[in-house]
Amino acid sequence: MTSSTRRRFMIGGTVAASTGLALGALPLRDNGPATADSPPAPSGPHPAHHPNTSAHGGGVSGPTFRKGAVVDHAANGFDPTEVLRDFDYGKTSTRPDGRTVREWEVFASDEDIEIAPGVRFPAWTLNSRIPGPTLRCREGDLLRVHFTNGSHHPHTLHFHGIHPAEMDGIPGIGRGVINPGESFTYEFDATPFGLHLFHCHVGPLAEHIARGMYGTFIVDPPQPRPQADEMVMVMHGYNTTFDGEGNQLYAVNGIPFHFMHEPVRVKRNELVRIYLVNVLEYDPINSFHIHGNFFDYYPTGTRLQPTEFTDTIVQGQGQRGICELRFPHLGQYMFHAHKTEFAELGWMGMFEVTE
Ligand SMILES: [Cu+2]
Repeated sequence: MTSSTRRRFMIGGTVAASTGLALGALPLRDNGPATADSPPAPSGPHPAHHPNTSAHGGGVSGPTFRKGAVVDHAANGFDPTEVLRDFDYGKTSTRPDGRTVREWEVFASDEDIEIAPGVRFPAWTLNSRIPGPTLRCREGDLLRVHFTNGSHHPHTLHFHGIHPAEMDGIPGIGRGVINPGESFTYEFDATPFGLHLFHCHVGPLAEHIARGMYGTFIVDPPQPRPQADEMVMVMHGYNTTFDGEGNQLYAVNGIPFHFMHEPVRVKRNELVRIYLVNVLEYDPINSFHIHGNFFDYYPTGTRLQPTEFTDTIVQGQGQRGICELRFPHLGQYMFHAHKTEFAELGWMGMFEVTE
C-alpha cells in the first residue's frame, strides 16, 4: 500500500492531537473473524466508503470514535501505563558456584484486543499483552525461559543476544517450531549487556510479529546504570486489513494515542531513562522525537557512553536504544514519531512534568 492509498483509507477522519481520538473511517473489516489459516479477505478497493456495519462482531470490528473515548484496559488485561514501568526480573536462584539463575514463564495465546475504542484486533500475544513482557536480567546470569504455546498457531521465541544456534528459536534448528500445546525451555547466558528484544520467528514472519508476538529483553551491565525513573517504550503498529502493506494504526506499548489520554508522569530534574524498541512491521523506518528537550542516546545500550545528544532518532525494524534525559521545566511535552503520518495514526503521547 502506498502512503497515499493508506491516507485514502482515512478519508473522513483526521486526528486531533489535543483529544487523541477523532478518527473517522478506519479501513475496518466487516467480513467476519480472522484466523491465521483464513485471514479475512481484503475489504476491497474502497473500504473507507463502506458504512460502519461492525456491530455484527468478529474480527476487527468497527470504530466508535467519540471524542475522548478510550479502550477498556481491564477487559484487554493490560494497560500501557503499567507496561511502561513493568520490569519482569523472573524467579531467581543461586547456583553453588554463585551464579544467578533467572527463570520466566512465557505463554503464547490468541487474544481479541480492543486497540482503539470499538476497534478489535485478533492478536497473538505473549503473556496476554502487547507488547509481551519486559524480561530483565544482568550480564552473566544464566537464563531459562519456559515457553508454552497456548495459541492455535505454531510459534517460537527468538532472542537477540549471543547464544548457541540451538537456542536461537528459529524453525528447523534445535527444537525448532513449538506447536500448539507444546512447551520448550530456552536456556542461554545473558550477554551482551544492552537493550534487546525477543519475538516469534515462524513464517510468515512479518505477520507473526505484527500480530503482537514480541517483548523487550534488557541485560543490565555488571555495574548498574545510574539510578533513574526507567521506562520501556515499544513502538509498533497494527495492520488491521491484514494485507501486509503498511499499517492503519501506530502505537507505543499497545494502544494508539494512550499517552495522549494518560501522560507519562515524571519529576522535574529527575533522570529519566527510556528503553526504546522498534518492532514496527510493514513500514521500514520509525522515529522518536521529543518536544522542549534533548536526550543522550545509547544505540542498543551496549556501550556506557552516549553517541548522540539529540531530540530525534530513527530506528529500523529491530533497532533499539536507550534515551536519557531530565526535564528542567514543568508542564506537558509531546513525544511522537517524527513521521507525521504515524503520529496522526496513533504514535503520539505526552510527558507531564511535575515537582
Ligand atoms: Cu508466531
